[in-house]
Amino acid sequence: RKRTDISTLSAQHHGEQVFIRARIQTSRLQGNKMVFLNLRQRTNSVQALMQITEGQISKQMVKWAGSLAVESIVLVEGTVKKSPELIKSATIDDIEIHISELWLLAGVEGRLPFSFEDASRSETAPEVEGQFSRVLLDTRLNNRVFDLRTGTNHAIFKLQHAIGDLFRSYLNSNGFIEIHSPKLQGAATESGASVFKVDYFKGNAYLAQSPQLPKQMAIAADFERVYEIGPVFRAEDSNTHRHLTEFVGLDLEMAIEEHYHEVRALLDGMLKAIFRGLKEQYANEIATVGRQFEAEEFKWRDGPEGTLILTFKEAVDLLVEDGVDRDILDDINTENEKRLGRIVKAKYDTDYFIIDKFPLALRPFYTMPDPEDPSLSNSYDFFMRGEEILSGAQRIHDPEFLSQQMRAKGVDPESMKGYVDGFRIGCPPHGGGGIGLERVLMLFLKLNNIRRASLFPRDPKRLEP
Ligand code: ATP
Ligand code: AMO
Repeated sequence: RKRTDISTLSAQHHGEQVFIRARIQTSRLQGNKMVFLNLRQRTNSVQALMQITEGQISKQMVKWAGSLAVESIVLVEGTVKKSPELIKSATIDDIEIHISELWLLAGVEGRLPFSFEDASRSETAPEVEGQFSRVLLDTRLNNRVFDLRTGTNHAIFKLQHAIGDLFRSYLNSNGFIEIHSPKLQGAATESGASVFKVDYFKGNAYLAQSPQLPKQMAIAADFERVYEIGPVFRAEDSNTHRHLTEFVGLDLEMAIEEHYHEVRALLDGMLKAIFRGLKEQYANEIATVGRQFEAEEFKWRDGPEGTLILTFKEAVDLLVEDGVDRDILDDINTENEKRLGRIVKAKYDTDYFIIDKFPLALRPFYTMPDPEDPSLSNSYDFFMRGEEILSGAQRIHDPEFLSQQMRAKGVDPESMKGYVDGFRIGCPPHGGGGIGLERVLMLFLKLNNIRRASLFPRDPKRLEP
């Protein structure tokens, strides 16, 4: 028999027989004669009732139905009825299901850690003593499977899917191919610090802290334009709202014709296509999340004036103008990044901007210096609501210069021989960038904690569930 999708039901189906598989969201027994069950399929729910009926439904059956735990999965056969005044709480408002048969498909053992209703409440609504309590993030994460059932979480992960999908389709239509680089590495990469070491037969291996080296090698292999969506591991003891020890990297690398601005412009076009795609195709999901996490709508400049691009120096000047001591602005720390985000929002009315031309000293060894001022570099970070979501640069493609820069940063070129040798057989000028998927999702929706944007987040204190 075909199962009914309750979201398709309306008063027009009055009198029709339906066969529904759903969870019991709430249950209310009335005098052992009648039981009201709110039935939920994913994010939709409908009111159903079962009452004593001669020769069909006994008192025992009603009692049993009323004793089923909420969140149990049941199979229900029944008839659709219009319900003009009966219940106001029904979500598919104008109908209810009169149950003729009910089977338990999967029960719930023990007590639920919190109620579905509490898990779905607005994060900004004032808490009323004795009425409900807000479910703490840690409690949610300890019980993540149940927590993930809420409509908000379904919407968040649909949007996560959408970001990956929009990233992929934008790049596919711009001549990129998707690659899959190894996550097991023979040597610590990039900075040497912050990698996880794992046993590897009689020796050790390291979990990749980014696809940086293989994506560059794909360019040395003449792939021209590549991207990857894959896990990135960081062994940093950063217990913050925006650091995970494993996150999803959206990475790309491309050959440059004349100028690194080609890469910066492509990254910018791609991000704006993602923002536009989310806004235009996923308005319902954004609104659903907005009911739990109220946020000012995410704003970016999509018109002819283009994205706001500040040089590092201009960014520092804005902060100094705002009262920050110039002496501490050799680097812009997280706090000042956020402050800059607020300054930019007030002055330019955008939540999205780029900082270009970072001091070379702040960037990894593979970063190309600015030919006009070697204390600066052809590198950029992209920001959403004052927090970094993307980092990238033009890369050095000359093996001797690369080795020299490595030594200057304390990295032994011998330890990354395969990478350096990749440039000895000729590599075109190239550049790219890496984005943290969970950060984009968190900041677009203003979820305030990156763990909410990860299905089963991993941080220094959490490896389960
Ligand atoms: P991001 O800059 O967003 O962290 P990244 O990979 O460039 O990305 P780092 O440059 O290593 O990371 O860290 C930058 C910021 O993260 C620091 O300025 C600091 O504010 C914050 N941070 C890192 N580790 C910790 C920590 N253990 N506790 C608090 N904040 C931290
Ligand atoms: P970077 O280390 O800045 O650059 O990382 C790129 C982007 O990844 C995200 N990110 C994180 N997300 C969650 N948890 C973390 N601990 C974390 N660390 C970083 C951020 C950041 O902007 N190889 C370069 C990229 C390149 O040059 O192509 C790199 O990995 O959104």
